[in-house]
Amino acid sequence: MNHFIEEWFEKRGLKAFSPYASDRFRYVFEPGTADNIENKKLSFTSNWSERHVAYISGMGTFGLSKGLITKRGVSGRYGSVITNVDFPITKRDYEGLYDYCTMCGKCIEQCPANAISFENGKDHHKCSSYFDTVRIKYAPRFGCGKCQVTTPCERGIPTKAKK
Ligand code: B12
Ligand code: SF4
Ligand code: SF4
Repeated sequence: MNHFIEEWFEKRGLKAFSPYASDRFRYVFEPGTADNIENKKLSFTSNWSERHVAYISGMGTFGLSKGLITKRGVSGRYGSVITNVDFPITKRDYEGLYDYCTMCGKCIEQCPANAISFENGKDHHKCSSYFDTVRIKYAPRFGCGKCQVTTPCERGIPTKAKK
């Protein structure tokens, strides 16, 4: 999808580049497991966060589960393309990092790995370790996302009443 959008702009004589879909993208899960990252202490991070870009661009805010909640909800994926097009400036509808999250705790209840808590947010190690068990069962596919479905934030910005 990112490459499709890059090409769409390029065909119109505009510049476009998607860092996540490029060979310059780097990510690491457990510390020391990525050959192409020099700092072996880094864990569960990358050099291009789609969620940060979406937050900065006004699409939505983070939730307790650390998913980004937009007007279409938390159960979505993001991609970003940098371009030299002059878009009109739009105002962000929020000020705080967690403005769209009601802190209802439904994602805590639904997480099979006990990776989410009010005290510590989301534990990437616990989440990823659970993925490893799923990976064995459903190889080569893996994933979970129970923190993003049947929650009040699944398909929209939750309201207190939906708790
Ligand atoms: C590594 C990774 C993982 C790791 C976890 C590491 C992590 N940091 O999240 C593992 C393998 C466990 C994982 C799991 C999942 N992931 Co993942 N993952 C990524 C990946 C490739 C990189 C994340 C990254 O850059 N982290 C670096 C940190 C710095 O950025 P961040 O995590 O985006 O932001 C956090 C911190 O900055 C923190 N924070 C702390 N202090 C502060 C202060 C400020 C000012 C700010 C702004 C933020 C902040 O809050 C943020 C939320 O954790 C991204 C794709 C991408 N390139 O962005 C997808 C991505 C985050 N994953 C995604 C998804 C869908 C999932 C899963 C649901 C997959 C599944 N179906 O099972 C699960 C559950 C994730 C969950 N509960 O958040 C989506 C998220 C969509 C959404 N609605 O938010 C992404 C964006 C992929 C995509 N293209 O859409 N993932
Ligand atoms: S389920 Fe509730 S606490 Fe968890 S991210 Fe969604 S709104 Fe926030
Ligand atoms: S993806 Fe699954 S294991 Fe990871 S935080 Fe969400 S519910 Fe928990």
